[in-house]
Amino acid sequence: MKRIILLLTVAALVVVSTLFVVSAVGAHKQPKAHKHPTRTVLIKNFRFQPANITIKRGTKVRWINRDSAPHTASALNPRRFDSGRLGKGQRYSHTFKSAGKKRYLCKIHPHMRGSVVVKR
Ligand SMILES: [Cu+2]
Repeated sequence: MKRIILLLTVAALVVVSTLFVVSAVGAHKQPKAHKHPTRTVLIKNFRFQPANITIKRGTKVRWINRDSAPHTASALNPRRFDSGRLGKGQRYSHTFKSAGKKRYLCKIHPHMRGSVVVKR
């Protein structure tokens, strides 16, 4: 009887430790699931920072307005993307699905310019 209890205890320990290892490995692998991480462009001091970025197709770009003044991130080709007016602290994201160089500006301050180069 003691032997059975011992065997059951060992079996239980094996199961628990296996589950622990599997969950630890799973948790470790999760960040890699994001093949194309989000890229952030800050809008700060009336500039896009960084103004020019290169990304892979399928990457999401997120603009965050860190100024008190409102800004936009608007593609020169208006069909591509347009954040609309972003107030202080507001953000906008767009996922780029086609390759090429996309230039954009702030419609409120048209001297503010940036570009996103999308690679295949
Ligand atoms: Cu602006």
